[in-house]
Formats: sequence, structure tokens, C-alpha cells
Amino acid sequence: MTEENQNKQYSADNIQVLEGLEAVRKRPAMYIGDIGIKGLHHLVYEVVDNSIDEALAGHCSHIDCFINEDNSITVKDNGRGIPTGMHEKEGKSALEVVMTVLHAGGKFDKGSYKVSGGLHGVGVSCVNALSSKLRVEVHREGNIFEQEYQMGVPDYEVRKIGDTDKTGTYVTFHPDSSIFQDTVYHFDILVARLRELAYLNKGIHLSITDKRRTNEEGEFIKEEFYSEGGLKEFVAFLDGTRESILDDVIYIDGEKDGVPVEVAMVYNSSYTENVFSYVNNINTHEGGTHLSGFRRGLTRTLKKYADQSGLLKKVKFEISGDDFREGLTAVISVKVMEPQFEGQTKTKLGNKEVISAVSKSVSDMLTFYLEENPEQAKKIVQKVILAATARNAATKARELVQRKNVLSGSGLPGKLSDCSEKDPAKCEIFLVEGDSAGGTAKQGRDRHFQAILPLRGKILNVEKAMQHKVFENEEIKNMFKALGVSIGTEDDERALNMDNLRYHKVVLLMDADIDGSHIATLLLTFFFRFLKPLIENGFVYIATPPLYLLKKGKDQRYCWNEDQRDLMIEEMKGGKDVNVVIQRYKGLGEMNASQLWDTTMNPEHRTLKQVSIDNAAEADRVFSMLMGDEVPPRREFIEANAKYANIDA
Ligand code: 0RA
Repeated sequence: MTEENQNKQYSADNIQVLEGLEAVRKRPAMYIGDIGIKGLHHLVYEVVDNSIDEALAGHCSHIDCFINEDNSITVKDNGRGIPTGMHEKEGKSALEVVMTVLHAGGKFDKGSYKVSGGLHGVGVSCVNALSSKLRVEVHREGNIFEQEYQMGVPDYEVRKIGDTDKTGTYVTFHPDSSIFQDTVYHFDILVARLRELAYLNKGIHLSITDKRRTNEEGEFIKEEFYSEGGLKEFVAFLDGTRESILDDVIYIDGEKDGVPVEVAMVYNSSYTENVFSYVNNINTHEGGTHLSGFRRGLTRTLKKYADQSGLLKKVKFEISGDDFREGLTAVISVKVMEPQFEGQTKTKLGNKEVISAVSKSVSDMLTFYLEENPEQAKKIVQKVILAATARNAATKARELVQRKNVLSGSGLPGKLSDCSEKDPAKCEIFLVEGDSAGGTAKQGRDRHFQAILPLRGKILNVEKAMQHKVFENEEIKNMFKALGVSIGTEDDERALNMDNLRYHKVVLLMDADIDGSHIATLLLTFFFRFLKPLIENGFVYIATPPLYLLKKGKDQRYCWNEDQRDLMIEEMKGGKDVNVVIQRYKGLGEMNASQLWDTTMNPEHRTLKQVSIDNAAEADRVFSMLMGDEVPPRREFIEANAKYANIDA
């Protein structure tokens, strides 16, 4: 190539780079999922993923993350450092290529299990494009290099700024506030993900430091994660507050047909199934072939063992696949070279070859385990028989509910005050604590699109109840009927059928006190365990009634927290010595219908908090802990989170 041609080539490449960055900024959601809290945190995962890849390749042992005072993020690793030499094809530093060219990151490290497609693995260049500022520092071959960017565009060429005897890559980025709705990082969300990563990738030290806050000793808040046992420890952690029926977690870590498979499982005394599956460290919410393989291996092996053991002789009914998974907590993690992600949220693994790889691994491991541990094996089989017995009872109870539905005409509960609109997308239902608040809400609502269902007293703690008890519960039956949803479809006995869902906003309206919080928690537990797709679709909300009413003559104002109250009092006084009347709302009952409408129900003024699941494994652990028998972890959680809740003890 002549020099002139080379220059042309160079500028043509540059135009491509700019077009690439522009595409990301125009449609950020296509690359990182959304531009809300999820997408914001996704930026961190994207950067950390690169360091994890370096660790999986065996060159990095420590990854340290920092939330800086200004809400920028720093990720440091002690890997080999991103190469800084000339990139032949692009005619510039390899570092600049990795940081600015979409999907360039993976090109260097063929052979590691890099994710292709899906929402993840889009590369650090996406993070760069979505950052108002980003700085990378590389320690490599005795030198320190740096480059800075604005919205992905380099400020200058890669330059050497010093000498070092270390190696590693440091990235600091400032999420662009003109792109993201909110640029404040949540420590807890990052903690949950880093902990998960530590369990999924044993042997790597991960840490997160929050430089915005200090503890009593004046040190920054910091959490460190390291797991030697991997998924075995993950399952023990998830089931920490449940009562195990086995002596130990069953564990396998190996490779079948070229697919690395790691599985850990344990049975507890609860009635829920908690199986989390991962592909290349991504939580596959929608499951897929690795999950099918796990289920197949589990069912076949346990069934065979149970048949041979003679323990099933007295059982008069069919045992189903579900029965083998009641009270089961398990994590499956596979690494797939070229994963095919399918499903609505692209979190369902499609690769067919993975089914037999996982199923064979699980069969081998479990057969060996059952033979070696006959006492444990007996406990598992007895648990399965109990589950089958209960399921029979549950099926009968459920059929009873469904038949009653048909008999009572419209099938809507008598306590429901329905709305007149029929298009679910425009309809809202308020689940209201108590008949009296329900009455106020009924008067205050816009009956055109808002329905009210009062709930009486504490609802059932589904975390501790057998399935048939759940379906027999009056309040729960009412919720199913009012919402228009049912459990069980043709191909999955436990799947939720939402085809006839009647409202796209399901709003929990509770008192802003301890009892209200408790009822909201019970309800959320019920939604999480039985109506999860409603949450995943963004249909579940929590209403936020005000805590105070301030009055000075005709001037009346509502406040939602103490800071707001104090500010407003000063404002109403206007420097004069008049004592503003403060009314503390203890319950919804103290508001009249028009006040409730104005502050809490009117779409023009209200604030609804949308319920979402950031991290499925963490949500499961928290619910089991909040609703379980052990008091100390619950107290610890409530104390740590008290600042988020309106607690009025
Ligand atoms: C490709 C090759 C080499 C290192 C990396 C990628 C690398 C990338 C990232 C991203 C974050 N941290 C990272 N650490 C390393 C090095 C190849 C060599 O030295 O031979």
C-alpha cells in the first residue's frame, strides 16, 4: 500500500469507528438492554467481564471495583494489560482499537469462552460510547500507558506516562447523564453481581469499594468476595436460612463432550424449587437446553434409584418431574463456546448439544452419590414421595377453584370493584390493605380504569405453605380471579397463564408503617413465587402514599419524607413565627377519598415504584431469609435497609 492509500484506509476506518459509536449512542437499549438502572449497572458488568475473561485465561487473580465520589466507576485488574502495540490492520494502537471498535475486544483472545450475541459481551467500546468521559491506564512491559475519551472519541493518541513493575488494566468511566435516566450507582446491586461472579468463577478475588460513604471508623464501605468452592458455596449461601435435609451439598465440576459443566444442588424442607442456570456467567432466566439437560439427568437418575430401592412400592399415583424438584436449590453453570441465545429476553440457551452433555454429567454424579450415600438417598426419595402426595392434593384444590370460577358466572370475586375499561393495557388494579382503606380507595379512584381489591389482614406466607394451602387461600384465590391469571398450561403444570390478564398495572397500596411493609413483603413474596412473569413484564408497582400533611390556613402540602417536611415547613413559615400544623398519616384510613386520589392514585401526581428483579439468585435468598424462621439475619437486613423503608415503630 502506498502512503496515500494507507492514509485513506486510516480515515475510512476512523469514519467506521465514529459511525459505530454513533449507532450505540442512538440506540443504547439495543446494546445494553435499557437506559434505566439496569443499563447503568450493565456498564460495570461489561468492564468487569473483560477482566473476568483475563482471569479465566489464567492471567489475573484480583479485580477491584470502585464507585467514586462523583458516581464514576473504576475497575482495576492485575491481568496482562490490554496490548498497546500497533494494530496492523487498523493502523493504530491495539488499545485504542479495543476501546473504540465495536466487538473488537474478543478478537485477541480466541480460545476463551467469550459470549457472542445476546445483551452481554458487547465490549468495552460500548461503555466508552455511553460515557461522557473514560480513561484507560495499562501497565505492561514495564510501561504505564493511558488514553482518554469523550463519548468514545479519543482525546489524544495512546501515550506513555511512566514506568511500572506491575501489569494490569484500569478503566474509569463516567456514565453519560444525557443518555441515562439516572446516573447514581447502587452499591447493593453491584455487590450482588460481584458476589455471584465470585461464586461462578472460583479462585478470583473481587472487591467493591463505595467511596461515597464511610463507616463508623471513617473507612470507605467495602465488600470483598472470594470463593474456593464455587457453586458448592453458592448453593450453601443461597440456602443459608433454609433447613437442609441433606448433610452436604451435592457437587460436580467437570467436562462432558467438550462442555464444562458445574452443578451444585441440595434439598431443603421447603416446597419451592429454586434452580438458577448460567451460561458464560450470564443468568439464563428463561432456562434452555442446559436446564433441560439438568432436569432430564435428575429425574431419570432419581427415578431409577427410587424404583430399584423399592421405596415406591406403596405409592399409588404417578410421580411427575416436578416432584423431584420440590425443595430443591440448585445452580447449573456451563461454558459454551458459541452460545445461541433465544427467547423474549435472549436469556434462553438454544444449543442442542448441551442437553446430553449436562444430563450425562448429572446422571454420572448423582448415580455415584446415591450409591455412596444410601441414607441421604433415602431422605431424597421420601421427600419426592411427600411432594407427589401434596401435588395430588393441590391438583384437586386447584380444580375445585377452577370449577367454582365457571359456576359463578363472570368468575370475578365479590370484593372486587372493577373498572369499566376492558383493554388490559389501560387498566389498573389496586390491592389495598384492609376493607376500610379499600372503601376510601373505591370512592377516590377513577372507576373508568382503576379497579380496587381489598385484602383482609395478613396474607398467607407462601414461603412456608404447601402448594395446596396456597391455592385454597381465600385472598389468593381472589387475586387470581381478579387478575384473570391461572397456573398450569398444556406443556407446563406450573407455568403461569397470563393470556387473560386483566390489568397491566397491579399496584400494592399499603399503610406506610411496619404492618404495611410486612403485608407488602408477604404480597411480593407471593408474586415472586407464583406470579413472577408479572414482575418480569414490569406490571407490578408499589404506591407511595404521603407521610405528612402540612397546613397553614388554606395552604396545604403533602410530604413523603422527613427532609421534605422540614424544608417545606421553613418555606411555609417564610421566616415568620407561625406554627404550621403537621399531620402524620399513620394509615391510609386517615386520608379521605379525595386526598388519596390527589396524592397516591391520580396518574398526574402520584409516584409509583415499579418492582423489578435485578438479580434472581439474590432475590430468592432475600425472600427466603425475610420469610423464613431465622430471626437474626432478618433483623440484620431490616436494620441495614431501614433507611429505605418508612419505618414508624
Ligand atoms: C487480549 C490480549 C491480552 C490481554 C487482553 C486481551 C486483556 C484485555 C482486558 C480487558 C480488561 N482487562 C484486560 N486484560 C487483558 C494480552 C496478550 C499477551 O500479553 O500476550
